[in-house]
Amino acid sequence: MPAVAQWELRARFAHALSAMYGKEVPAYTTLVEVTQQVNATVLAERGSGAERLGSIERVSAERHGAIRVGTADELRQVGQIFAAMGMHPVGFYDLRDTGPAPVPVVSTAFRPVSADELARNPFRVFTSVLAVDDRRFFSTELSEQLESFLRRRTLFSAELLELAARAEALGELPEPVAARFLQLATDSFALSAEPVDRAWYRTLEQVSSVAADIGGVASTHINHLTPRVLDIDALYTGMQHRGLEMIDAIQGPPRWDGPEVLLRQTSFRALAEPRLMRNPDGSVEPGTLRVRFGEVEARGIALSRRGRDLADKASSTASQRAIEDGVEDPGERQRLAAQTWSQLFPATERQLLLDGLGHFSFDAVARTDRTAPPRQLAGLIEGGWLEATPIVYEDFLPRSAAGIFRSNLSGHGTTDPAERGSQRDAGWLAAALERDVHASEDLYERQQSDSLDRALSVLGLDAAELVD
Ligand code: OOG
Ligand code: NI
Repeated sequence: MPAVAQWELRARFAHALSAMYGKEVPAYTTLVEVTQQVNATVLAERGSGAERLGSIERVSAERHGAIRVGTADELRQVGQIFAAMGMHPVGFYDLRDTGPAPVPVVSTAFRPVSADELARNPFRVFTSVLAVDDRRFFSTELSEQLESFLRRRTLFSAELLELAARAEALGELPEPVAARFLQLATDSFALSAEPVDRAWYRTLEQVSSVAADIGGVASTHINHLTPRVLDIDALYTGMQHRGLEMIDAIQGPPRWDGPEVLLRQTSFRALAEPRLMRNPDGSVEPGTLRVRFGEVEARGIALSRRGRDLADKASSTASQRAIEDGVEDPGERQRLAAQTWSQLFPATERQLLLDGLGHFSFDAVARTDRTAPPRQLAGLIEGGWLEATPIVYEDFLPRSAAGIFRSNLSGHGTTDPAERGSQRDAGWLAAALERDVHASEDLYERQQSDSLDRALSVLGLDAAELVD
Protein backbone atom coordinates (compact mmCIF):
# COMPACT_ATOMS: atom_id res chain seq x y z
CA MET A 1 0.00 0.00 0.00
CA PRO A 2 1.40 3.43 -0.89
CA ALA A 3 2.03 5.94 1.87
CA VAL A 4 -0.19 9.02 2.10
CA ALA A 5 1.83 12.25 2.28
CA GLN A 6 0.88 15.09 4.63
CA TRP A 7 -0.56 17.22 1.85
CA GLU A 8 -2.80 14.40 0.78
CA LEU A 9 -3.97 13.83 4.34
CA ARG A 10 -4.81 17.55 4.40
CA ALA A 11 -6.70 17.41 1.10
CA ARG A 12 -8.62 14.33 2.14
CA PHE A 13 -9.41 15.82 5.54
CA ALA A 14 -10.79 19.01 3.96
CA HIS A 15 -12.88 16.89 1.64
CA ALA A 16 -14.21 14.66 4.41
CA LEU A 17 -15.11 17.65 6.60
CA SER A 18 -16.89 19.26 3.68
CA ALA A 19 -18.95 16.11 3.05
CA MET A 20 -19.83 15.83 6.74
CA TYR A 21 -20.68 19.51 7.16
CA GLY A 22 -22.83 19.46 4.00
CA LYS A 23 -24.95 16.71 5.56
CA GLU A 24 -25.16 18.54 8.88
CA VAL A 25 -25.90 21.99 7.42
CA PRO A 26 -27.70 21.75 4.05
CA ALA A 27 -27.44 25.56 3.57
CA TYR A 28 -23.67 25.04 3.23
CA THR A 29 -24.34 22.89 0.16
CA THR A 30 -26.40 25.74 -1.30
CA LEU A 31 -23.54 28.12 -0.60
CA VAL A 32 -21.07 25.83 -2.36
CA GLU A 33 -23.42 25.52 -5.36
CA VAL A 34 -23.85 29.29 -5.70
CA THR A 35 -20.07 29.71 -5.29
CA GLN A 36 -19.43 27.26 -8.11
CA GLN A 37 -21.91 29.03 -10.39
CA VAL A 38 -20.36 32.42 -9.68
CA ASN A 39 -16.85 31.06 -10.26
CA ALA A 40 -17.87 29.48 -13.57
CA THR A 41 -19.41 32.79 -14.71
CA VAL A 42 -16.33 34.80 -13.74
CA LEU A 43 -14.07 32.33 -15.52
CA ALA A 44 -16.20 32.53 -18.69
CA GLU A 45 -16.22 36.35 -18.56
CA ARG A 46 -12.63 37.08 -17.62
CA GLY A 47 -10.86 34.05 -19.07
CA SER A 48 -7.42 33.31 -17.70
CA GLY A 49 -7.37 36.72 -15.92
CA ALA A 50 -9.77 35.11 -13.44
CA GLU A 51 -6.94 32.76 -12.44
CA ARG A 52 -4.40 35.48 -11.67
CA LEU A 53 -4.75 34.77 -7.94
CA GLY A 54 -4.91 30.98 -8.12
CA SER A 55 -5.85 28.27 -10.60
CA ILE A 56 -9.53 27.42 -10.82
CA GLU A 57 -8.66 23.95 -9.49
CA ARG A 58 -7.11 25.42 -6.37
CA VAL A 59 -9.87 28.00 -5.87
CA SER A 60 -12.66 25.44 -6.36
CA ALA A 61 -11.20 23.05 -3.78
CA GLU A 62 -10.23 25.82 -1.38
CA ARG A 63 -11.90 25.99 2.04
CA HIS A 64 -11.17 27.37 5.45
CA GLY A 65 -12.71 25.90 8.55
CA ALA A 66 -13.32 27.47 11.95
CA ILE A 67 -13.17 25.62 15.24
CA ARG A 68 -13.24 26.70 18.87
CA VAL A 69 -11.65 24.94 21.84
CA GLY A 70 -11.67 25.55 25.57
CA THR A 71 -8.20 25.12 27.05
CA ALA A 72 -4.49 25.37 26.31
CA ASP A 73 -4.35 21.55 26.43
CA GLU A 74 -7.07 21.19 23.85
CA LEU A 75 -5.30 23.75 21.70
CA ARG A 76 -2.05 21.81 21.89
CA GLN A 77 -3.86 18.62 20.85
CA VAL A 78 -5.51 20.35 17.91
CA GLY A 79 -2.07 21.67 16.95
CA GLN A 80 -0.80 18.07 16.91
CA ILE A 81 -3.64 16.91 14.68
CA PHE A 82 -3.04 19.73 12.20
CA ALA A 83 0.75 19.23 12.23
CA ALA A 84 0.07 15.71 10.93
CA MET A 85 -1.40 17.34 7.84
CA GLY A 86 1.33 19.93 7.34
CA MET A 87 -0.73 22.77 8.88
CA HIS A 88 1.19 25.12 11.18
CA PRO A 89 0.08 27.97 13.44
CA VAL A 90 0.31 31.37 11.75
CA GLY A 91 -0.58 34.65 13.43
CA PHE A 92 -2.13 35.72 16.72
CA TYR A 93 -5.57 37.32 16.77
CA ASP A 94 -7.07 38.83 19.93
CA LEU A 95 -10.83 39.15 19.65
CA ARG A 96 -11.45 40.19 23.26
CA ASP A 97 -11.33 43.92 22.74
CA THR A 98 -12.96 44.36 19.38
CA GLY A 99 -15.69 46.95 19.59
CA PRO A 100 -19.30 46.68 20.72
CA ALA A 101 -19.46 42.93 21.35
CA PRO A 102 -16.12 41.53 22.49
CA VAL A 103 -15.59 37.78 22.17
CA PRO A 104 -13.69 35.94 24.95
CA VAL A 105 -11.22 34.17 22.65
CA VAL A 106 -7.80 34.49 21.07
CA SER A 107 -7.09 32.74 17.80
CA THR A 108 -4.55 31.52 15.30
CA ALA A 109 -4.79 29.92 11.87
CA PHE A 110 -3.34 26.51 11.07
CA ARG A 111 -2.22 26.37 7.45
CA PRO A 112 0.51 25.21 5.10
CA VAL A 113 3.36 27.72 5.09
CA SER A 114 5.37 27.09 1.93
CA ALA A 115 4.30 28.10 -1.57
CA ASP A 116 4.57 24.48 -2.76
CA GLU A 117 2.42 23.12 0.03
CA LEU A 118 -0.15 25.88 -0.43
CA ALA A 119 -0.32 25.03 -4.12
CA ARG A 120 -0.92 21.35 -3.33
CA ASN A 121 -3.81 22.16 -1.01
CA PRO A 122 -4.31 25.43 0.90
CA PHE A 123 -6.71 24.14 3.58
CA ARG A 124 -6.58 26.31 6.70
CA VAL A 125 -8.46 26.34 9.98
CA PHE A 126 -9.15 29.46 12.05
CA THR A 127 -8.85 28.17 15.61
CA SER A 128 -10.01 30.01 18.69
CA VAL A 129 -9.36 29.21 22.34
CA LEU A 130 -11.52 30.48 25.18
CA ALA A 131 -9.88 32.90 27.64
CA VAL A 132 -11.37 31.04 30.61
CA ASP A 133 -9.54 33.16 33.19
CA ASP A 134 -10.46 36.56 31.75
CA ARG A 135 -12.27 38.35 34.60
CA ARG A 136 -13.89 40.84 32.25
CA PHE A 137 -16.06 37.96 31.06
CA PHE A 138 -16.02 35.29 33.78
CA SER A 139 -16.35 35.75 37.54
CA THR A 140 -13.94 33.75 39.71
CA GLU A 141 -16.72 31.29 40.47
CA LEU A 142 -17.86 30.82 36.88
CA SER A 143 -14.28 30.55 35.71
CA GLU A 144 -13.65 27.72 38.20
CA GLN A 145 -16.82 25.90 37.16
CA LEU A 146 -15.83 26.28 33.52
CA GLU A 147 -12.33 25.00 34.15
CA SER A 148 -13.54 21.93 35.95
CA PHE A 149 -16.13 21.23 33.22
CA LEU A 150 -13.45 21.50 30.55
CA ARG A 151 -11.00 19.35 32.50
CA ARG A 152 -13.49 16.51 32.57
CA ARG A 153 -14.05 16.33 28.83
CA THR A 154 -11.92 14.61 26.18
CA LEU A 155 -12.16 16.03 22.68
CA PHE A 156 -9.53 13.91 20.99
CA SER A 157 -8.82 10.24 21.68
CA ALA A 158 -5.37 8.91 22.57
CA GLU A 159 -5.40 6.86 19.37
CA LEU A 160 -6.05 9.95 17.22
CA LEU A 161 -3.26 11.91 18.90
CA GLU A 162 -0.85 9.02 18.61
CA LEU A 163 -1.53 8.62 14.88
CA ALA A 164 -1.15 12.38 14.42
CA ALA A 165 2.24 12.35 16.13
CA ARG A 166 3.28 9.49 13.91
CA ALA A 167 2.21 11.32 10.74
CA GLU A 168 4.09 14.41 11.86
CA ALA A 169 7.27 12.46 12.57
CA LEU A 170 7.17 10.36 9.39
CA GLY A 171 5.80 13.05 7.08
CA GLU A 172 3.22 10.50 5.89
CA LEU A 173 1.06 7.57 6.98
CA PRO A 174 0.72 4.16 5.36
CA GLU A 175 -2.74 2.89 4.38
CA PRO A 176 -4.98 1.77 6.03
CA VAL A 177 -3.66 3.76 9.02
CA ALA A 178 -4.13 7.01 7.07
CA ALA A 179 -7.81 6.27 6.53
CA ARG A 180 -8.23 5.44 10.22
CA PHE A 181 -6.52 8.71 11.23
CA LEU A 182 -8.74 10.75 8.89
CA GLN A 183 -11.89 9.03 10.13
CA LEU A 184 -11.03 9.76 13.77
CA ALA A 185 -10.01 13.34 12.98
CA THR A 186 -13.18 14.07 11.01
CA ASP A 187 -15.46 12.45 13.62
CA SER A 188 -13.96 14.58 16.37
CA PHE A 189 -15.46 17.69 14.67
CA ALA A 190 -18.95 16.26 14.14
CA LEU A 191 -21.93 17.82 15.93
CA SER A 192 -22.62 15.64 18.95
CA ALA A 193 -26.00 14.01 19.59
CA GLU A 194 -25.36 14.19 23.38
CA PRO A 195 -28.01 16.23 25.20
CA VAL A 196 -26.91 19.74 26.21
CA ASP A 197 -27.28 20.73 29.87
CA ARG A 198 -29.74 23.58 29.38
CA ALA A 199 -29.06 25.46 32.63
CA TRP A 200 -25.27 25.36 32.23
CA TYR A 201 -25.49 26.42 28.60
CA ARG A 202 -27.78 29.35 29.50
CA THR A 203 -25.46 30.49 32.30
CA LEU A 204 -22.55 30.74 29.87
CA GLU A 205 -24.71 32.26 27.16
CA GLN A 206 -25.42 35.20 29.43
CA VAL A 207 -21.72 36.00 29.30
CA SER A 208 -21.21 35.19 25.63
CA SER A 209 -22.82 32.79 23.18
CA VAL A 210 -19.34 31.86 21.96
CA ALA A 211 -18.43 30.84 25.53
CA ALA A 212 -21.58 28.69 25.65
CA ASP A 213 -20.79 27.11 22.28
CA ILE A 214 -17.30 26.22 23.49
CA GLY A 215 -17.73 25.43 27.17
CA GLY A 216 -21.42 24.53 27.34
CA VAL A 217 -21.06 21.18 25.59
CA ALA A 218 -18.84 18.16 26.03
CA SER A 219 -17.43 18.03 22.50
CA THR A 220 -16.28 20.41 19.80
CA HIS A 221 -17.55 20.82 16.25
CA ILE A 222 -16.69 22.57 13.06
CA ASN A 223 -18.35 25.99 13.25
CA HIS A 224 -18.24 26.78 9.54
CA LEU A 225 -16.45 25.85 6.34
CA THR A 226 -15.79 28.64 3.93
CA PRO A 227 -15.47 28.28 0.16
CA ARG A 228 -13.57 30.82 -1.94
CA VAL A 229 -15.44 32.82 -4.54
CA LEU A 230 -14.16 34.97 -7.40
CA ASP A 231 -16.94 37.58 -7.17
CA ILE A 232 -18.22 37.97 -3.63
CA ASP A 233 -20.65 40.78 -4.52
CA ALA A 234 -22.40 38.52 -7.04
CA LEU A 235 -22.46 35.75 -4.48
CA TYR A 236 -23.98 37.99 -1.82
CA THR A 237 -26.95 38.91 -4.01
CA GLY A 238 -27.24 35.33 -5.32
CA MET A 239 -27.64 34.01 -1.77
CA GLN A 240 -30.22 36.68 -0.92
CA HIS A 241 -32.22 35.66 -3.99
CA ARG A 242 -32.28 32.14 -2.68
CA GLY A 243 -33.82 33.40 0.53
CA LEU A 244 -30.84 33.09 2.87
CA GLU A 245 -30.51 35.85 5.40
CA MET A 246 -27.07 37.38 4.88
CA ILE A 247 -25.27 39.57 7.43
CA ASP A 248 -25.50 43.31 6.70
CA ALA A 249 -22.32 43.76 4.75
CA ILE A 250 -19.24 42.26 3.16
CA GLN A 251 -16.34 42.57 5.61
CA GLY A 252 -12.90 43.81 4.59
CA PRO A 253 -11.82 46.15 1.77
CA PRO A 254 -14.59 47.47 -0.50
CA ARG A 255 -15.13 46.52 -4.12
CA TRP A 256 -13.25 49.16 -6.10
CA ASP A 257 -11.53 49.74 -9.44
CA GLY A 258 -8.03 48.85 -8.28
CA PRO A 259 -6.39 45.50 -7.47
CA GLU A 260 -8.14 43.12 -5.10
CA VAL A 261 -6.17 42.93 -1.87
CA LEU A 262 -6.28 40.99 1.39
CA LEU A 263 -9.58 39.33 2.14
CA ARG A 264 -13.29 40.04 1.76
CA GLN A 265 -15.76 37.88 3.63
CA THR A 266 -19.44 37.62 4.28
CA SER A 267 -21.74 35.09 5.91
CA PHE A 268 -25.32 33.99 6.25
CA ARG A 269 -26.84 34.10 9.68
CA ALA A 270 -26.53 31.17 12.03
CA LEU A 271 -29.39 28.73 11.55
CA ALA A 272 -31.43 27.05 14.27
CA GLU A 273 -30.21 23.47 14.48
CA PRO A 274 -32.01 20.74 16.42
CA ARG A 275 -30.13 19.75 19.59
CA LEU A 276 -31.32 17.62 22.50
CA MET A 277 -31.61 19.51 25.80
CA ARG A 278 -31.41 18.10 29.32
CA ASN A 279 -33.60 19.89 31.86
CA PRO A 280 -32.63 20.33 35.53
CA ASP A 281 -35.02 17.44 36.45
CA GLY A 282 -33.07 15.12 34.15
CA SER A 283 -35.69 14.93 31.40
CA VAL A 284 -34.46 15.29 27.81
CA GLU A 285 -36.40 17.13 25.10
CA PRO A 286 -35.72 18.49 21.63
CA GLY A 287 -34.56 22.08 21.37
CA THR A 288 -32.55 24.25 18.99
CA LEU A 289 -29.31 26.21 19.09
CA ARG A 290 -28.10 28.85 16.66
CA VAL A 291 -24.32 28.79 16.46
CA ARG A 292 -23.25 27.50 13.10
CA PHE A 293 -23.31 29.66 10.01
CA GLY A 294 -22.03 29.76 6.47
CA GLU A 295 -19.31 32.06 5.28
CA VAL A 296 -17.71 32.78 1.94
CA GLU A 297 -14.60 34.72 1.03
CA ALA A 298 -12.69 36.33 -1.83
CA ARG A 299 -8.92 36.48 -1.55
CA GLY A 300 -6.66 39.19 -2.92
CA ILE A 301 -3.01 40.19 -2.92
CA ALA A 302 -0.99 39.97 0.31
CA LEU A 303 0.09 43.44 1.43
CA SER A 304 3.44 44.43 2.88
CA ARG A 305 3.53 45.89 6.39
CA ARG A 306 3.29 49.36 4.86
CA GLY A 307 0.48 48.27 2.58
CA ARG A 308 -1.32 46.80 5.54
CA ASP A 309 -1.01 50.05 7.50
CA LEU A 310 -2.42 51.91 4.54
CA ALA A 311 -5.34 49.46 4.30
CA ASP A 312 -6.06 49.96 8.01
CA LYS A 313 -5.95 53.68 7.48
CA ALA A 314 -8.30 53.44 4.48
CA SER A 315 -10.82 51.41 6.41
CA SER A 316 -10.74 53.60 9.52
CA THR A 317 -10.97 56.77 7.40
CA ALA A 318 -13.96 55.29 5.58
CA SER A 319 -15.77 54.38 8.82
CA GLN A 320 -14.97 57.82 10.21
CA ARG A 321 -16.48 59.49 7.14
CA ALA A 322 -19.55 57.27 7.35
CA ILE A 323 -20.07 58.29 10.98
CA GLU A 324 -19.53 62.00 10.25
CA ASP A 325 -21.94 61.94 7.30
CA GLY A 326 -24.46 59.78 9.15
CA VAL A 327 -24.32 57.11 6.42
CA GLU A 328 -25.93 53.86 7.56
CA ASP A 329 -27.04 52.11 4.40
CA PRO A 330 -24.54 49.26 3.71
CA GLY A 331 -24.48 50.02 -0.04
CA GLU A 332 -23.74 53.70 0.59
CA ARG A 333 -21.04 52.73 3.06
CA GLN A 334 -19.39 50.52 0.44
CA ARG A 335 -19.42 53.38 -2.07
CA LEU A 336 -17.85 55.70 0.47
CA ALA A 337 -15.22 53.09 1.27
CA ALA A 338 -14.44 52.55 -2.43
CA GLN A 339 -13.97 56.29 -2.83
CA THR A 340 -11.64 56.50 0.18
CA TRP A 341 -9.73 53.50 -1.09
CA SER A 342 -9.12 55.08 -4.54
CA GLN A 343 -7.77 58.20 -2.87
CA LEU A 344 -5.22 56.25 -0.83
CA PHE A 345 -4.25 53.19 -2.88
CA PRO A 346 -2.55 52.90 -6.28
CA ALA A 347 -5.00 51.78 -8.95
CA THR A 348 -2.80 49.15 -10.60
CA GLU A 349 -1.02 46.00 -9.57
CA ARG A 350 2.22 47.31 -11.06
CA GLN A 351 2.09 50.46 -8.95
CA LEU A 352 1.27 48.44 -5.84
CA LEU A 353 4.48 46.54 -6.49
CA LEU A 354 6.62 49.58 -7.30
CA ASP A 355 5.36 51.42 -4.20
CA GLY A 356 6.34 48.40 -2.07
CA LEU A 357 2.77 47.96 -0.83
CA GLY A 358 2.05 44.44 -2.04
CA HIS A 359 3.87 41.09 -2.09
CA PHE A 360 4.88 39.48 -5.37
CA SER A 361 6.93 36.53 -6.50
CA PHE A 362 9.36 36.98 -9.37
CA ASP A 363 10.45 34.94 -12.36
CA ALA A 364 13.22 35.75 -14.83
CA VAL A 365 11.98 36.14 -18.40
CA ALA A 366 14.00 34.39 -21.11
CA ARG A 367 15.37 36.95 -23.60
CA THR A 368 17.27 36.69 -26.84
CA ASP A 369 18.92 40.15 -26.89
CA ARG A 370 22.31 40.59 -25.26
CA THR A 371 21.81 43.92 -23.50
CA ALA A 372 22.77 44.00 -19.84
CA PRO A 373 19.87 44.07 -17.38
CA PRO A 374 19.38 47.29 -15.38
CA ARG A 375 20.23 47.21 -11.67
CA GLN A 376 16.95 48.48 -10.47
CA LEU A 377 13.78 46.55 -9.66
CA ALA A 378 11.51 49.02 -11.47
CA GLY A 379 13.74 48.88 -14.57
CA LEU A 380 13.83 45.10 -14.53
CA ILE A 381 10.07 44.97 -14.45
CA GLU A 382 9.38 47.79 -16.92
CA GLY A 383 12.01 46.36 -19.27
CA GLY A 384 10.45 42.90 -19.17
CA TRP A 385 13.36 41.15 -17.45
CA LEU A 386 11.31 40.06 -14.52
CA GLU A 387 7.76 38.92 -14.38
CA ALA A 388 5.88 39.59 -11.15
CA THR A 389 3.00 37.44 -9.94
CA PRO A 390 0.98 38.56 -6.93
CA ILE A 391 1.24 36.48 -3.75
CA VAL A 392 -2.21 35.62 -2.44
CA TYR A 393 -3.19 36.62 1.10
CA GLU A 394 -3.51 33.34 2.99
CA ASP A 395 -4.52 34.68 6.41
CA PHE A 396 -7.39 36.40 8.20
CA LEU A 397 -8.26 39.92 9.29
CA PRO A 398 -8.95 40.51 12.99
CA ARG A 399 -11.55 43.19 12.29
CA SER A 400 -13.43 40.98 9.83
CA ALA A 401 -13.19 37.96 12.12
CA ALA A 402 -14.70 40.05 14.92
CA GLY A 403 -17.41 41.25 12.53
CA ILE A 404 -18.23 37.68 11.50
CA PHE A 405 -18.31 36.48 15.10
CA ARG A 406 -20.38 39.47 16.18
CA SER A 407 -23.01 39.32 13.49
CA ASN A 408 -23.69 35.72 14.42
CA LEU A 409 -23.95 36.14 18.18
CA SER A 410 -27.40 35.57 19.63
CA GLY A 411 -27.06 38.27 22.28
CA HIS A 412 -24.49 40.86 23.20
CA GLY A 413 -23.47 39.09 26.39
CA THR A 414 -22.09 40.87 29.39
CA THR A 415 -18.60 42.07 30.22
CA ASP A 416 -17.09 44.13 32.98
CA PRO A 417 -14.40 46.30 31.39
CA ALA A 418 -13.19 47.42 34.82
CA GLU A 419 -11.99 43.89 35.58
CA ARG A 420 -8.58 42.49 34.75
CA GLY A 421 -8.10 40.80 31.38
CA SER A 422 -5.95 37.69 31.24
CA GLN A 423 -2.57 37.99 29.58
CA ARG A 424 -2.57 36.55 26.07
CA ASP A 425 -0.14 37.16 23.22
CA ALA A 426 1.75 35.28 20.54
CA GLY A 427 4.16 34.03 23.23
CA TRP A 428 1.30 32.60 25.27
CA LEU A 429 -0.02 30.90 22.15
CA ALA A 430 3.36 29.35 21.31
CA ALA A 431 3.79 28.10 24.89
CA ALA A 432 0.30 26.58 24.91
CA LEU A 433 0.89 24.90 21.55
CA GLU A 434 4.47 23.91 22.37
CA ARG A 435 5.20 25.03 18.81
CA ASP A 436 6.56 28.12 17.10
CA VAL A 437 3.89 30.47 15.82
CA HIS A 438 4.80 31.99 12.45
CA ALA A 439 4.31 35.68 11.81
CA SER A 440 2.49 35.87 8.49
CA GLU A 441 4.44 38.97 7.34
CA ASP A 442 7.68 37.01 7.66
CA LEU A 443 6.31 34.24 5.48
CA TYR A 444 5.27 36.60 2.68
CA GLU A 445 8.55 38.52 2.89
CA ARG A 446 10.58 35.33 2.71
CA GLN A 447 8.58 33.99 -0.22
CA GLN A 448 9.10 37.27 -2.08
CA SER A 449 12.81 37.59 -1.36
CA ASP A 450 13.56 33.92 -2.13
CA SER A 451 11.84 34.20 -5.50
CA LEU A 452 13.66 37.47 -6.24
CA ASP A 453 17.03 35.90 -5.39
CA ARG A 454 16.34 32.96 -7.69
CA ALA A 455 15.13 35.14 -10.57
CA LEU A 456 18.05 37.55 -10.25
CA SER A 457 20.59 34.75 -10.24
CA VAL A 458 19.15 33.56 -13.57
CA LEU A 459 19.89 37.07 -14.87
CA GLY A 460 23.37 36.94 -13.33
CA LEU A 461 22.48 39.56 -10.71
CA ASP A 462 22.49 39.67 -6.94
CA ALA A 463 19.81 41.34 -4.82
CA ALA A 464 22.52 43.28 -2.98
CA GLU A 465 23.50 44.96 -6.27
CA LEU A 466 20.05 46.45 -6.85
CA VAL A 467 19.61 50.17 -6.31
CA ASP A 468 16.29 51.91 -5.57
C1 OOG B 1 -14.41 32.31 13.75
C2 OOG B 1 -14.83 33.66 13.20
C3 OOG B 1 -13.77 34.26 12.31
C4 OOG B 1 -13.05 34.31 9.85
O1 OOG B 1 -13.08 33.75 8.75
O2 OOG B 1 -12.56 35.45 10.00
C5 OOG B 1 -13.66 33.61 10.98
C6 OOG B 1 -15.51 31.58 14.46
O3 OOG B 1 -16.68 31.94 14.30
O4 OOG B 1 -15.17 30.63 15.19
O5 OOG B 1 -14.05 32.52 10.76
NI1 NI C 1 -14.29 32.01 8.85
